[in-house]
Amino acid sequence: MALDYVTAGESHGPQLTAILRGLPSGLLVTAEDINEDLAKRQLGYGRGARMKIEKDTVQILSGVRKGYTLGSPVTMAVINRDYQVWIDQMAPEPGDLDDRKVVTRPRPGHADLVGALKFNHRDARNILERSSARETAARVSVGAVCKAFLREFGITIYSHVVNLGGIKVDASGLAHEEIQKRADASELRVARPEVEQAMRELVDRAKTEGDTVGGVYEVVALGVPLGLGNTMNWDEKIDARLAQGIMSCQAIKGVSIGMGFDVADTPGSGVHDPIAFHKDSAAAAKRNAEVGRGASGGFYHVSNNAGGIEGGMTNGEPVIIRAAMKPIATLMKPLQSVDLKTKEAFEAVKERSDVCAVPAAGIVGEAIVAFILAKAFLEKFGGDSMAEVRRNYDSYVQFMKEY
Ligand code: EPS
Repeated sequence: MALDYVTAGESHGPQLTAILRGLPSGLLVTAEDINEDLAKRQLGYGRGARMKIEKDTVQILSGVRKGYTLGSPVTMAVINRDYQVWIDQMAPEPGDLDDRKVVTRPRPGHADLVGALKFNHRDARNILERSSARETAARVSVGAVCKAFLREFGITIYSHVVNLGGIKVDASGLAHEEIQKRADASELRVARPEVEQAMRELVDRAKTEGDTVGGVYEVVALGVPLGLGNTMNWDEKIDARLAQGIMSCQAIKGVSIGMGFDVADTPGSGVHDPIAFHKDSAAAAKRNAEVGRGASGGFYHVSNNAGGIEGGMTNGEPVIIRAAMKPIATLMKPLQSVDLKTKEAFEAVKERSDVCAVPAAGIVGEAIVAFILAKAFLEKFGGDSMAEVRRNYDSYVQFMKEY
């Protein structure tokens, strides 16, 4: 069974649910691990009031017994505390909608208008409840389990913000560990504290003006072995799959790998990463650990403009992905819209929302990357138990050493 997941749940419904299937048995999964990422997803400067209401924690409802996966589907639930306030509107029992609360003024940039017509709803709430970024709490739960799986094989993932509303952060020259440490210590998840004040001011100004702020986050996966993904078929290429995963996240408008769009401005000699080989395997192991390189049989690249991916396959270097998030579509100073019922021009609806959620989006990006890499890892080394996956992986690492 290929690793796969589905999420369900409305933003103001009783809970968000994720079912992750295809995990081998024998993987240690704890609620604490998942809760740590759920808590990180709630942080960031510029979040809305909802984050004060919720304290997202997971309930593991199937697939795990006494801490370890059984090989059966893993069900995870995150309760929406806010449901208690919305129960009249959101309860599943038959009943009439409250006309005063029906959403008829679609927000430009949100799914409201298209969804209402496509699904034949007169109340755009039937769309926005699911298109809301609240759904990402379920994805972060899935990602946390995938991270636990990847950690068993020395793969770790972190994210940091590299651009907030045009204020850029240059983290070059910093070691991965340092970037991660600084991002975790920063409300804006940036590796250069000196930009924080300007970013806060930007978010404050946007808030005062009823506006919102987007940005760019970077996700880095360390310790990824050479050979995940497949160059032979378009839909198995790992860069394509990562891009799809990231692009499926709410408000993401662009994805790039490694040097990304800068490749267009640079000659080939400045883009492609020269190949080298470590003859001393002990020194290689030490160096690889330092730079976050995964198993690659002693071969390595002297730079990493490719972001760890060549020919749709991981090449052993850190996998580096960036995602551009648009400013959230809910504006407190709304744009022009048209009422679904009267067809008159009106201002779009004002829903409670965030001014900026780029740091949180980075945590969601980590989850997506974790899932896509775990899936590709299991395609290559898959087994029914962790012991079997471990045997398959170890024999591949040994094969590369002897190559
Ligand atoms: C979010 C929950 C939502 C929003 C936000 C993210 O809660 P509510 O709509 O009740 O305030 O704060 O969602 C959006 C930005 C959006 O466009 O839907 C969350 O849990 O991350």
